[in-house]
Amino acid sequence: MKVRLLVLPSKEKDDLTFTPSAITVKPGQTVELTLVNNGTLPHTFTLTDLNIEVQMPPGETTQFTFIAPKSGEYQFYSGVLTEFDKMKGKLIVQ
Ligand SMILES: [Cu+2]
Repeated sequence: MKVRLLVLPSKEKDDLTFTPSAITVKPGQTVELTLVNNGTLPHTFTLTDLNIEVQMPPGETTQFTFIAPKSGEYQFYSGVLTEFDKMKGKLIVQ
């Protein structure tokens, strides 16, 4: 399964979000994630439950693959601390 996750350009930091903010996959599924950072600030895709932390440099597209875990909801976020509260989303495995 291929998923594209965007960080949209923004003039104000507060507007930064992951789009979409929820990804739904099946347990054990191979998920190919494309991370597109269209903004001007660095971000990360961090999913601590799965030991994932991928850097998202500004203006760059990054791809990585992981295997979906067992059913549940797992939070991901950007580990750039000033935006921690805003940039987050959910991996839903069902
Ligand atoms: Cu961020």
